Amino acid sequence: MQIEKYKIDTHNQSLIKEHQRKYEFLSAGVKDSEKILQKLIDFQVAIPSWALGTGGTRFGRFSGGGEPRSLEEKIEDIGLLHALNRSSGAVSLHIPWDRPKDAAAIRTLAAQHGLRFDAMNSNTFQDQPGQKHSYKFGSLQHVRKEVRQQAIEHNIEVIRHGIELGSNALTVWLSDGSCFPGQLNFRKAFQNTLDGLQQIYAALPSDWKIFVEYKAFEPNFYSTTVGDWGQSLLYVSKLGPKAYTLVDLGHHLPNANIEQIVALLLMEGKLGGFHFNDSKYGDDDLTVGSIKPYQLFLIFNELVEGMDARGMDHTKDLGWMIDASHNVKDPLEDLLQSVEAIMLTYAQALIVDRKKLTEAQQSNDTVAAQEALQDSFRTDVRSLVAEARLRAGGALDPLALYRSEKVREHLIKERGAKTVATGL
Ligand SMILES: [Mn+2]
Repeated sequence: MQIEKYKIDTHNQSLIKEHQRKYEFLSAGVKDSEKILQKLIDFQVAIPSWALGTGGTRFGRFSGGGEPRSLEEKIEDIGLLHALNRSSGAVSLHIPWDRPKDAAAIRTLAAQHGLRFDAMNSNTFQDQPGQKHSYKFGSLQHVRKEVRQQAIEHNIEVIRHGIELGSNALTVWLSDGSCFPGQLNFRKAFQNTLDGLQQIYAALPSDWKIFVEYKAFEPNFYSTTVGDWGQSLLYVSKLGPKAYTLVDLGHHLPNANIEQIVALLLMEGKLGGFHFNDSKYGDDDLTVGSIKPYQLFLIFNELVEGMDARGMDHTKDLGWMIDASHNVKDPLEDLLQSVEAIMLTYAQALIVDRKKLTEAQQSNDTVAAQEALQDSFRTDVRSLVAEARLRAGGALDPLALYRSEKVREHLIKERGAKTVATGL
């Protein structure tokens, strides 16, 4: 399904007066609003192909109907999101869930929707039908060489698919670890994993990056072989200049200071990418900004400050992706909410008065420092983000238009009520 441009225009026309009133009020108080608007227009967040269906838990999955049945339909869904918000112009694919049969055709289809291919994701956390060796006791860390070899070859296959699609990064998340004390020799598991990553690294094209994602626990509950940012940084430092750490917001122990982690990884030039989601307890994979919006703001504040300090391009130098999934909302509505939360928070970080903040820090004025941050966080920037969307050709209120166009009903009619997208 597609939403024609005239429908977006008609929708915008009905909201424009109210929007202009709010935007004029806000922009009068924002310094460099035109520059900020351009940054918001340029900023794109990749949509993972597995978030287009209803997410499941280990207890069950409640499909909402009309889920994409193929990679082509997944791309159509992302194209629809991008048409509405103009900020979802990239796709992150997962192999084997989305193995393209005809890469050239998939690439053309994506281009028709204005989408490019962001980081590719490999999967050695599940056994696939017909797979020779099991990953029950890990993949790259495995005590047996043939299992490690199979995992290495899978990652190289993912790189090959990525090359055909025009991607330029591979994200490796390993579920490797152990469930009980004594199960694993930590040092040997690390060495095996490093050796495997080195072989994958050697297969990267010259303009590619590899992101090593860490996660504190689950599915292993005693140790994880890439368990935190320190371990990831160890691997990527040993691998070389094309290797970076990837931060997934849900992959930390409770109350970890993620903004500090981000600041230091950026300082070392080793932050590569980001997976957005939100959580209350663990890796809950909830909608971005739904639980801890202030933490997200503090993280974005460090990202903007750190990228600017290193002269980095906000749009290209880090990989931005949503990695969320849950079992109660319409997945497309959820993704619209997540992208909106990211854009709002990015905008709030862009309007931080850096001069004021630095002066407060340099004079140990804790109160003024807090005020400088919270002044931005408490600014309602919704009309600023809406103005960027309007100028980029999107809808002033993407969610409202999605609902008034009855997109889900159309998708159910087209695809059926019982379709289930590939994924977890
Ligand atoms: Mn992730």
